[in-house]
Amino acid sequence: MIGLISLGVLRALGMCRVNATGTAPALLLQLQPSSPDDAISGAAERSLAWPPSPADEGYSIHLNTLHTVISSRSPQGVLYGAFELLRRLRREDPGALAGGGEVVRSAPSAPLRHWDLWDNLDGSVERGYAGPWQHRFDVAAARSSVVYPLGQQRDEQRAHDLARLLASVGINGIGWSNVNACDHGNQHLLSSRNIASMRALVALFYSYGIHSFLTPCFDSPQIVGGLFTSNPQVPEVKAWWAKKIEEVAGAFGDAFRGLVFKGNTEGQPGPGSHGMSQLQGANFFAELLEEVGAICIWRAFSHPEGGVDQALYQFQRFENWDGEARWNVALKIKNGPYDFQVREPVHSLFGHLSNTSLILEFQAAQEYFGHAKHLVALPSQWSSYLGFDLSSRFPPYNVQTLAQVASGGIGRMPFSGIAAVSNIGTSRNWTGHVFSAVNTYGFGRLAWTPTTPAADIMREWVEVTFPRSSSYAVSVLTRMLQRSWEVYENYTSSLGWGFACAANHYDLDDMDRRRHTDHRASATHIGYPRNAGGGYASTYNAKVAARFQSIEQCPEELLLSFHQVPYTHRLRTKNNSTVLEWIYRSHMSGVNAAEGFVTDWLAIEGHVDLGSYPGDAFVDITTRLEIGASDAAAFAKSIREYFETLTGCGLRDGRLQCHAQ
Ligand code: BDP
Repeated sequence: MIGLISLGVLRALGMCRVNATGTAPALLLQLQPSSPDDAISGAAERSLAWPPSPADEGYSIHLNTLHTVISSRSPQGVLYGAFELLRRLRREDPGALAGGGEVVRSAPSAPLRHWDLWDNLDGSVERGYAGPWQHRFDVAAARSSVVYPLGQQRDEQRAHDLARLLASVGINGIGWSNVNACDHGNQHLLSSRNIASMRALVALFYSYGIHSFLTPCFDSPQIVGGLFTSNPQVPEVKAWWAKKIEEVAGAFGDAFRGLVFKGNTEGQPGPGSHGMSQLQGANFFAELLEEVGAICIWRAFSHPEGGVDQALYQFQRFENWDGEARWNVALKIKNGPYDFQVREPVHSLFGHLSNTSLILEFQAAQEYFGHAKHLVALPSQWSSYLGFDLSSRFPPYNVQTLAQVASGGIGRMPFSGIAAVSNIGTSRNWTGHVFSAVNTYGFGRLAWTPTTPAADIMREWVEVTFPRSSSYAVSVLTRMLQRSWEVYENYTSSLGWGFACAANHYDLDDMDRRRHTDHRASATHIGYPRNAGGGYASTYNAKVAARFQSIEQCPEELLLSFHQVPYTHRLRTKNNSTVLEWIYRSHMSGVNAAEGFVTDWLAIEGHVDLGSYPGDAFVDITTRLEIGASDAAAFAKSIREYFETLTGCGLRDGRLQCHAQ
């Protein structure tokens, strides 16, 4: 079974023959040196290239009468090619076995393709929805990590499968624990005991081409080292970090590639706790990490003190990093400035910083997307962001898409990339909702080739996951996935107002609290005015800023992210509905569509092959779709009642009717 060949095996073989079954010709795996020097020294076979080299990680598959040949300049490239072949065989793609010549040649765009566990050392998972069920699928957070607690009996096969699963879609980096690094036991991550316990795991993932990153607590010098302070300006603290980094690099070897920090937000300590800026903090660690060839990843996500626009705050916090951050710093920025909402503008920092490595952060975990109860296939959302033109400030470049920035951008920054917050847990099917696996798979495929149409990726996932289903079932399923993002948007928060959910990030029951900060709704108006000079819209490059600032040109899906408008404002792309009519209508249509998912799914029973999922998966999926539909109705009802009370107007028989306030 080719899929079980790890890099270690490939490295040992260098070139190997594996008998394939049936009429397929023998499989030849071939490592090509990337340069004559490599050929002489054998360097290409020793450790993985760092910074990652997209060109070397690519592969080609050739067919001739005797062999199927997978070639790459790197061992992980051969592995990626082997997985591509498996995908083609699984889809029964005739091109996979027939004919001759080159079948495929492919290389990733982004240097780093990261999978970020938000797992806690106590065994729980931050925003994890794929663990054992309790009441109506609420995950017993305490038991959903595949990796933690360390030192306890771990399911080794499961860890192995996770590494293979990630490598199969081209992931080449992993963050091992939650960004809230000083809570849930994570503050002890850097103890010598924990480092030693992780060693085998790190080596296993490295054998699948996956580099390791740790997210330590900023206060580790005190918590782990017993020092009296964690102030980086104190020489003992600096010496402690230097020694600890050496210890980690000694234990993990080349697999250790960096540290990740979330500083001074949501209760986490950081450089600001000691009078240092975020930039000074990042450079402090980068200098120490340079000693072992590793990098410092700094997260941009942060909240301001009350009353300040979070979008503008984040931009201003990091806008000066170009030329100031050390070469081995990468700034990790969420796709938008709010927090993984159903629709956000692409973060303006991506268009602004051209000389800093930038890592784009998506979230596969469905924190704001109905957890693992609702059907929401995110490749459509991600692909719309990746294709977004941030425009360039640097002639002769005019266009610069987010995908290009994540692939290194104009400055060809070596540590740029794309990351996703994991949606994986201990549930038998990995992701809780079987359909949520399209987000794991789709992320990897998009991170590899960000220009692939989302619809193609989702169809491919359906075909590899439900292999012998009828073409009718494949079409129905693909269409359900394709529509699901917009459907979810319709029954939660349309027109870009965002945050239509309660503190549990699920129910929609505290719109009133949200109103003052996020959607700024009154009896007559709604929307967050970010369009004025000096507002967040002006932080984009000129062409984009002009678009967002203009009420006529602003994409209507994002209208309320930038403009405050009267409810009577007419929407040109929504059948000329007024804003208030659209809010009511979109919520109704979202509910109808969610109910339609149940009907569509039941209609293909008998036509769909559940592949490697157990037989009860059909019922499980049905139950989740039903919960999705009934909760969609509850969400829509609460939104309707909220706006009816606020505006005094409701939709009756398709027409807006208002009573005097
Ligand atoms: C917020 C999540 C929180 C994360 C935070 C982050 O609710 O759990 O810690 O993002 O990304 O959305 O740091």
